[in-house]
Amino acid sequence: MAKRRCTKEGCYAPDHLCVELASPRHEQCEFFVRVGAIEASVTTSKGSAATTSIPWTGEWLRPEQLDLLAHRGKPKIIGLVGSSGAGKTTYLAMLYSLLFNGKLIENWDFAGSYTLNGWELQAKTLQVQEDGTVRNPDATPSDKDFYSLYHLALRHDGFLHDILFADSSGEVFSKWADNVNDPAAENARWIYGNAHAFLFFVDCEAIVEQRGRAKRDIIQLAEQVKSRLRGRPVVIIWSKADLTEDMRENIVEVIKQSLSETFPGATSIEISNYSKSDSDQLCHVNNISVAETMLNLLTSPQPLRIAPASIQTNDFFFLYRGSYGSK
Ligand SMILES: Nc1nc2c(ncn2[C@@H]2O[C@H](COP(=O)(O)OP(=O)(O)OP(=O)(O)O)[C@@H](O)[C@H]2O)c(=O)[nH]1
Ligand SMILES: [Mg+2]
Repeated sequence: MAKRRCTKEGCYAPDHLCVELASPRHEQCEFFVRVGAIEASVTTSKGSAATTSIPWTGEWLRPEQLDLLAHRGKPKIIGLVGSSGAGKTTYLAMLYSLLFNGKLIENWDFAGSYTLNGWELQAKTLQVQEDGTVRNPDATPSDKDFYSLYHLALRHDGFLHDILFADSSGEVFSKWADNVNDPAAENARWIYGNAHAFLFFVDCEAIVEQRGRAKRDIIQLAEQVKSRLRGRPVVIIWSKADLTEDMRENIVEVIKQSLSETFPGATSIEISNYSKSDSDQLCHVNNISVAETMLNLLTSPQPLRIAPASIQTNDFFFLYRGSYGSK
């Protein structure tokens, strides 16, 4: 049988995204060619000895590759949650572009990354092409076992922190919001179960275009995120905020009210990737602000919520609670 693979060095399509196009559509890439029966027979004759030993590609990490970071402590995972097209991947591309162009996250210094290729690939999609257009990232693949964890090592207060941004397809998260046990939402379940905090995306464009439907989807997804949140921090991102003026006020009010009840005290930040000037608040300031707010939340001590156990005894020694017990 004819086998297909990519001839470009460093590209592992179809197992990973196509490096050339920064896209899952490797079929459209000139380097992805049909390799005939000759290669197939060579592979067969070599037998099982030809398995690769490369531990990672530098694009993005999968859960089973997190051992790479285990020697220096437990990494913190930030889950990006939002509907399809909400701007999750573009946020990551913009964050990296801003950091690469010298913007700083206050008190957090860049100290390396295991996924530089992945960051670069996404940032490349935001660069203006020769014809003046911007390509934007492709939709993140919706296969249930597609994972893309983007790594940043950051130095803060003298310590090295490994941070992973867990990106995934909004389509999968919508399936998960409908039914958390949906067999096609395996990666959404993994992110929800393992993330230490969440960036919750509210897509302004969807609110403009879909109105009531977008409102229902956002509220349903938020309810699902809340269901087993266990005190993990959430930052609400109003993405594509260049379109806020086109949103219906009454719908926005209902969404805001609902989110403030679902995630009490959560910070909301408006962002846009379409800058109007050189130091655009929504683009250049707020995209960094999202990362800064989240990182500070991740490292600030969480309040302990210990409920005193009820003790079934008449022994005064065990029943004594001091001033604490009388409150
Ligand atoms: N108006 C506006 N559109 C934006 C902005 N950022 C991204 N977009 C558009 O939104 C589209 C989708 O963005 P993505 O980042 O791919 O969305 P996503 O949430 O990763 O989508 P999935 O991978 O399908 O879950 C992009 O292709 C852009 O066309 C923005 O700031 N303003
Ligand atoms: Mg995406």
